[in-house]
Amino acid sequence: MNENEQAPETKLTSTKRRWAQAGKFLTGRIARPETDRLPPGQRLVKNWPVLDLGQQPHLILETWRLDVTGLVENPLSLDWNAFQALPQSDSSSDIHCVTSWSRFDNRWHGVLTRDLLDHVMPRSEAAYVMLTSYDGYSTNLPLADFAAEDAILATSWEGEPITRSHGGPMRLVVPHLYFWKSAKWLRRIDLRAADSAGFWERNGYHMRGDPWREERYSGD
Ligand SMILES: Nc1nc2c(c(=O)[nH]1)N[C@H]1C(S)=C(S)[C@@H](COP(=O)(O)O)O[C@H]1N2
Ligand SMILES: [Mo]
Repeated sequence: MNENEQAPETKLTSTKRRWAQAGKFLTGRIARPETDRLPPGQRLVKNWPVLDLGQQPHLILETWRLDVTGLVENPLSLDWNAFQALPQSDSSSDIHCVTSWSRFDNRWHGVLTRDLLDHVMPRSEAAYVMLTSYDGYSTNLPLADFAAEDAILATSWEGEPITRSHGGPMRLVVPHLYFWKSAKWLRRIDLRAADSAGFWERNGYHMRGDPWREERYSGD
């Protein structure tokens, strides 16, 4: 086909085009000056604390799965090999926990949420994501935040596989929101039209959780 000819528009190409256009609005964060790197009310730590509900699942790669469901053109149920076959990327980012510690410069490796979304192709009605984990944890966030350019389904940290206590073999990292949105031991990503509260959000935490706006609790 020469460049003046147009391929006929199929359902697939129109969906891909619409998603690519929607991507223009998913611009991630506004670039911040270095002086604004530590959000208000946070203090820096050098170690990496472990926080969870106290049930750290023992997952084995042979039976591990990740499902992507809801308002998507191509629902997926990936086993470990299929997940590893997705494009792999590196991303460096800071952690901000609502309990007021932050940790700078964490080097992650895994699958960018954008690359996963390119595969499943969200429908136009999809606006929120509900994450569910192997320990029964859940958390919700806007699709635009989930699709931020530095959000990653991480399998390694500082060149080593993510330990079980930090959510291995795979955890989400959404650096521009408080860390409770970054589900460890992630099992399911469900795209929805409406927002509903996950575990901590039902227990008083903020529906969005932007550290620079100190969106810690639902009244903030
Ligand atoms: N599956 C799961 N993910 C979770 C949690 C949890 O209890 N279960 N806790 C959240 C909270 S409150 C925080 S602060 C971070 C802590 O991650 P870390 O233990 O790797 O520091 O994980 C988040 N993701
Ligand atoms: Mo947390």
